[in-house]
Amino acid sequence: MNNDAPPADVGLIGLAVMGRNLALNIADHGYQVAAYNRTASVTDEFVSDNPPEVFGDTGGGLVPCSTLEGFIAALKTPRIIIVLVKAGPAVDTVCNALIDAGLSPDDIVIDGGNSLWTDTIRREKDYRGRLIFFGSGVSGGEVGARFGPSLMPGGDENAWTRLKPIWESISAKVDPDTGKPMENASPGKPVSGGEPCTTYIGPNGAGHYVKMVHNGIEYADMQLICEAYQILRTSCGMTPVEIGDVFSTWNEGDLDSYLMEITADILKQGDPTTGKPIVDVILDAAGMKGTGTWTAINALNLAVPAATITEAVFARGMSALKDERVKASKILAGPEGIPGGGSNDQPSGDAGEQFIATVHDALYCAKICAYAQGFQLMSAAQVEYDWKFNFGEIARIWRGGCIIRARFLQKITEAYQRAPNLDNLLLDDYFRARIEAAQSGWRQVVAHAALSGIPTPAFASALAYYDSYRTETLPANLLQAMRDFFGAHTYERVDEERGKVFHLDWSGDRSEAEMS
Ligand code: 2AM
Repeated sequence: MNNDAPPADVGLIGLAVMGRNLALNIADHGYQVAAYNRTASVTDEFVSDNPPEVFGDTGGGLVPCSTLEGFIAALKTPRIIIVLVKAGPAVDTVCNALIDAGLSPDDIVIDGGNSLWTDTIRREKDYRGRLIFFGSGVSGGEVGARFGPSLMPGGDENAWTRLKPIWESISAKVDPDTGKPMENASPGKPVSGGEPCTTYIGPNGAGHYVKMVHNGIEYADMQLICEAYQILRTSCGMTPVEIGDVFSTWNEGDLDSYLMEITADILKQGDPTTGKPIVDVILDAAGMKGTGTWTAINALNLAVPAATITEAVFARGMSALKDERVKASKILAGPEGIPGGGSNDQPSGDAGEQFIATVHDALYCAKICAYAQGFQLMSAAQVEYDWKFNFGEIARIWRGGCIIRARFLQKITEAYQRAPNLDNLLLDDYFRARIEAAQSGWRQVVAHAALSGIPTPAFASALAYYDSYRTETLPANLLQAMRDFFGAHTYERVDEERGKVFHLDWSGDRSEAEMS
C-alpha cells in the first residue's frame, strides 16, 4: 500500500446536524470521510466525539481537516465532495473557495442542501470546466441523514455513475417484498440488502426540483392530517388522545405513513409543564422555510392546478395571522346558531364511528389528489425544463427515508410501472376505484365542514380539483367569452379544429371573424 495516498474516499463540508449525520452515515458504510467545517472547532469536536470504534468493523471513519487545502489533499482523486451548508450564497462561497484551494475540473461537488433548483441549473453551468457541480435532494431530516435518507440526485450522468455506489449504500432501504422501509440501522451496523431509495433523476436542477415537489406534497399531506384532526376535535368533541388512537388505527391501513405515525404520537403527548395535551399549549402559528412556497410559485408559473399544495402554503400563512384571527373570531359570525362556528350536535356511538370513517375516507381521497397534483406538476416541468422523469422510480424512492414515506407510495409506484405515461394518477384503475368507493364520505365531510364553519381548505380544494378534472365542460367557455369581450383575446370553437381562433365584434355588429 502507498502510504502517501490520500486516505479519504469522500469529503464533506458543513458539519451542522445534517452534514454531521450524513458524514456518519457514509462512514458507517465503510468509507473514509474527510470532514471540514468553516469553524474548525466544530470539526475537532465532531471527530473526537466519533472515534474509529463508532464505525465498528465497517472500515469507515473520519479524517478531520482544518483547511480547505488540507481537505483537498486528503481526498482520493478524482474527488467527490458533498457540501451541506446553508442554501443560498454560502454554496457559491464554498465552491469558489474550493476552486481557489486547488480543486480539479473533474472533481465532483455535490450540493446536498435545500437549494432552489434554478440555482442548481445556474451553478451546474457556471462551474463547468472548474468543477462538476451536482445537486442532490436529501430528505428524511436528521434521522434520515444518519441512517438512510431518500436521495434525489441531479446533474451530469457520468458523474452519477461515480456517485451511485455511495448514494445507494447510504440511502434508506425498502423491503422489495412488502414495499415497506426496512428498520433503521444503528451506528456501525448498516442495514444490509433492500432496495435503495435513490435513483438518477435527471440533469442539472432535476434532483433539487423533485425534492422541492416532494416538500410541496409534504405540506399538503400535513395540512390534510391537521384538517382531519380539527374536524374530529370540533365535530365529535374527541380529545387529542382519542384522536391519536384513531390515527394509530388508521396507520395500520391505507393511511399508513410516517406523518400519520408521528401525528398519533404527538396527540398522545402531554405537556411536561402543565400536563395538558401538548397540542393545546403549542401556539397555532405555523412556520415555513420556503420549499412549499417555491412549489406553489412554480405551479402558478406553469399554470398547473396544484391547488391543494398551494392551499397548504396559504393555510400556514393564515395560521401566522394569529393576532388578527383572535380579533376576527370575536367579530365575524359563523353559521347561524353555532357561535364561532363548529357543530354543537356531536355524533356519538355508531353515528360517531360512521363519522370517523367518513373523515378517514376524506383524508384518503384528498391525499390521492395532493399526490396527483405533485406528479402532474413534475409532468409539466419535464416538458418545460427539458427533463425526462421516471415517475415510477420517483415514487419508488419516496417509499423509504423521506418525510412523506407511506404505504400508499407502493401503489403509486405500481401505477406508474403499469403506465409510465399516465396523464394523471386519478386515472389509474386502482386509485380511480378507491376514490369511487370513498368519495361519498369525502363529500359529506367537506359539506359538513362548510355548514359548520370549520375551515378545511385542503380537503375542499382537493375535492374541487377532483370534480374539475372529471368535468367535461367547465364554465371556461363563458370566461373566454368575457376575455374576448373586453380584450379581444379570441376563443376557439367546439365545432372547429383546435388552434383556429375567432373574435366576435362585441361592440359593433356582433359578427364573428376567424383571426390569424
Ligand atoms: P459554521 O459552523 O462555520 O457556521 C450550516 O449553517 C452549516 O453551513 C454550518 O456548518 C456552517 O458553518 C456552514 N456555513 C454557513 N455559511 C457558510 C459559508 N459562507 N462558508 C462555509 N460554511 C458555511
